[in-house]
Amino acid sequence: MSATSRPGAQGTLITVAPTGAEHRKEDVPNLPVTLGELVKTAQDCERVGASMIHIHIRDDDARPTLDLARLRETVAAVREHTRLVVQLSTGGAVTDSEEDRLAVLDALPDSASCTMGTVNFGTDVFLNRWEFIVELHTRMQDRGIVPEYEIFDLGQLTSLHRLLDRHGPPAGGRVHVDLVMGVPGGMAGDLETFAAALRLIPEGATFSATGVGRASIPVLLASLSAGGHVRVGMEDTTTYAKGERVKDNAQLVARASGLARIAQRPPIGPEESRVLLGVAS
Ligand code: KMH
Ligand code: ZN
Repeated sequence: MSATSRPGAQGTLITVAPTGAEHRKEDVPNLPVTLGELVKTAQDCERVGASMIHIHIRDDDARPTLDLARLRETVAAVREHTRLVVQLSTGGAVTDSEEDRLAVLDALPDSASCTMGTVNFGTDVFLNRWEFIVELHTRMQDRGIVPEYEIFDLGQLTSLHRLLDRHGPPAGGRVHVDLVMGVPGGMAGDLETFAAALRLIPEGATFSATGVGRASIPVLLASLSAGGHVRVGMEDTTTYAKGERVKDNAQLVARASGLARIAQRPPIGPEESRVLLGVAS
């Protein structure tokens, strides 16, 4: 199947990843970290074309947390105030335990990330053992949570084939991949690597891509032209242009929406995204 004939290639699913676990509020004062800031961000981003939100939450001191009560409250609040597909991160921060990362699924989001392998992450290690990946995948099958398989390096796509062969299709029956490119320690955010990744994405799967930092624009354009979807947000980039800080997440979503329209692949809404991902309405 050619990339442009992949399901959903007509319109673009834009995911916003507004917060992440890495940036410190002291360094990035406009990072949304409270529930109020997150809900407002979600509404602003939905208005300009986002249809899914990838969520990491923070505690009262703006530090990353996987506190289950907070996660549940967050899922409920974003559902109440937007139509966005709600995706929780099971990646958390590099310091989070496997147990806490698995427990994220108890908050019953529409979707959750599932990283397909271990990767160096700057000076840290983002650990994703095979048994842990299988546990995430099967718990999501049991609970009807649709995974987004996050790919930080090419070999992780090989692992995805193995996972699907051995443990069956995900909840919802559709396979959706997100290429996270340009992490120091992961795959590069360039066209050659993007092309290599495309060849390894499972037949019939949909994919999105995000470039970290300066890989942001090249990866966004590559994905649009390859029939893919896009993820943008302050989790991945806090610089809008050389010497210019990102104003807010909606600024990044608005730019992605504009480029998607130019590419004749306008943003799709949350309902269409649910169908594309296999998320129940
Ligand atoms: N914060 C990174 C260690 C995910 O959300 O699933 C992992 C991450 C991936 O952001
Ligand atoms: Zn994340």
